[in-house]
Amino acid sequence: MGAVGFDESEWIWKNGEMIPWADAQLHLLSTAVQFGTSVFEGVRTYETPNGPAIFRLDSHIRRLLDSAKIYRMVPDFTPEQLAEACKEVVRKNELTSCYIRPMVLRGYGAVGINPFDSPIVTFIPAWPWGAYLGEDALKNGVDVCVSSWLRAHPNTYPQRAKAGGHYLSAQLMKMEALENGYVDAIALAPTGLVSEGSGMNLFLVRNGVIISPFLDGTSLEGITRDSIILMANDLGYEVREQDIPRESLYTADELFFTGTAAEVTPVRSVDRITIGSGTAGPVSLALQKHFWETVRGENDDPHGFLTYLDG
Ligand code: PPE
Repeated sequence: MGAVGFDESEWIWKNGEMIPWADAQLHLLSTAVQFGTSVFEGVRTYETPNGPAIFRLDSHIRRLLDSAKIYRMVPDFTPEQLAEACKEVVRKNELTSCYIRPMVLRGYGAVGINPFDSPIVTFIPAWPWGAYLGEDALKNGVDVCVSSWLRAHPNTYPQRAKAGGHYLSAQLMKMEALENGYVDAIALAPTGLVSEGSGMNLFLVRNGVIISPFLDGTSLEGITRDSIILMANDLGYEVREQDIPRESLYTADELFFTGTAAEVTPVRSVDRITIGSGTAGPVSLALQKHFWETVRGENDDPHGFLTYLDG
């Protein structure tokens, strides 16, 4: 296809069949295009000594189906079929480490706001995707701001659903951050307390304790966040969930983002205020290391996070 800023693959899974990448098209008047009615996942596959493995595949499929249920969409596929389809799309494209983006959306049928007459279409593309904010970000941390845009109030856009339309707000945050010379943004909830990043969850470290904001209905219930909490417990850290006022960001010893795309990305400044020593902190790096070892199948995977492609 045309010049795009990422590596296209050859095949996309659509409603049970493999179709060429270029054929994965929607009509302009599809409900998803007009109104953002799509639910999606981001899932990573990593290379391991036993071949490629998908990280927390079942948790992602569960969240995809939960998102669909919230938006009253019923896909034609079982969780097992969707999980198998994710494996199949990686195999068919002969990918090893890659990003999988399952999407369930409302296609072409209804033209107005009532979406019920638009068919449910399921697509699963996968492509190679390296470090989300760059390799340097993973090593040395990123400079971010607190966004002037707030996350949505609970019971507006339901944040337990990972839906396309919700990301209008994330795009406002990201564009504002980039225009102002930052790499990304941290958003506050309507209460004024810290919520999460534009497309990732957030942790802070203070006096050796790892702290994340409560899941207060303004942030996504991140699967990487959950994984990092489990890994931190395994490593013997104390982990707490609590209310985090903005100023606690500035006074933290360390901050880091988590997400499928962002993995574990340290934050070295917020609003040009240096966090800790101004580079990736030791706790962030210890967790990042444990995360890499786990996803790459280099430790014994006590939580069963990996689904091997050949097996
Ligand atoms: N919050 C938001 C708003 C979010 O979009 C993500 C994932 C997370 C938290 C972390 O969730 P999890 O991946 O389950 O740990 N964002 C996806 C899309 C990013 C993108 O720019 O595209 C992702 O990381 O795949």
